[in-house]
Amino acid sequence: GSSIKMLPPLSDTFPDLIRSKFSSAVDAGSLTFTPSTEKDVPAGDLIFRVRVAPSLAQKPVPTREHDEAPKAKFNPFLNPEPDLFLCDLGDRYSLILNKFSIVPYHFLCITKKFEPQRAPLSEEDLSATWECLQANVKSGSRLLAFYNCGELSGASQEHKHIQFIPVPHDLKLLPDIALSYGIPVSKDAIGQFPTSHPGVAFAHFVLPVPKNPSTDDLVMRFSSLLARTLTTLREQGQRTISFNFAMTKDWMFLAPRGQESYGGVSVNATGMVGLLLAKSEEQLDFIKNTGPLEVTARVGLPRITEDEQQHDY
Ligand code: B4P
Repeated sequence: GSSIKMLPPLSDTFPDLIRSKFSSAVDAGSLTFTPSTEKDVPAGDLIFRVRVAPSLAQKPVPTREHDEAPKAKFNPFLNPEPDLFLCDLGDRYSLILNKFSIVPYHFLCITKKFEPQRAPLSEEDLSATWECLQANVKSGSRLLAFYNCGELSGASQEHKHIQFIPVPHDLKLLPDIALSYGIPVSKDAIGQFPTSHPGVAFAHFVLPVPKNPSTDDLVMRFSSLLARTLTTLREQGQRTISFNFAMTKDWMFLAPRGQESYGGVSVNATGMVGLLLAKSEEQLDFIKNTGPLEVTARVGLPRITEDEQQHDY
């Protein structure tokens, strides 16, 4: 049994709310929607959908710690703008629209009080993520949840936030294809070992999520993927704990990170599952010429062979 109380489900009117709030925030100038084009770049049996958003370069850059005059960095999630606020989720979270969207209805689940983005997802975070994933914000799409954890993960805000974007149903992401190769059976409570796509050079771990999971089901899966991620980081002598988390109703994915960017292309969790972002045509050309599997491999970590891994479990 689960020791933690399940969060109340999101209201049935959430999809209407997010659509109307999105339009009014754009109209009010509170939300910057950046137009983009898409380019599919095949890599083996995978397709990387690269979003090209040249005008993103104009986005205001948050003051970073290494800037010359160190002053308290503005935290946009402590008192979210009313135009971007959607609703509360339980006592601990709020849902808000992303202020700088390149896909409509991109929203974030933020903690009401400050919590560090360097921390892994807690039991309650996973439960909140699951509730958000149930929302049908765009017909023909499923939601992708992602969490960029640690300084090399692509995160730019230090206040805990889990992000959600609609992804077309017909687009198969890397974890979908990885699972199509089959899942090794285990004798533990999960019943399955994490799997990886055999053609991908960077370490990553995928587990399917059962239908109607309990919070324990989510926690066990996250813990299993995190254990392997931390082992990979440790064995490769990484000085920071940086990883990407991505999840749909079907699966959970974790990948350890060793670099924030390669060739000027910043990669976050969306990139690691097959949705790369190019901020210029040059970046798109770089991704095409280098190959998306090479770009992601350079920002991830090499995988450890199965035999080596088994020692730890
Ligand atoms: P982080 O975890 O810190 O980083 P990120 O998503 O990589 O966004 P970053 O800010 O580095 O943006 P980038 O130019 O790479 O997330 C911070 C989140 O908070 C972001 O979503 C940010 O926009 C949002 N935010 C900042 N200030 C805010 C405020 N005042 N109120 C509400 N939200 C605020 O990428 C630009 C955008 O494209 C990002 O939103 C990013 O998530 C998104 N994106 C990246 N790759 C994508 C892809 N393949 N498909 C669709 N969207 C993608």
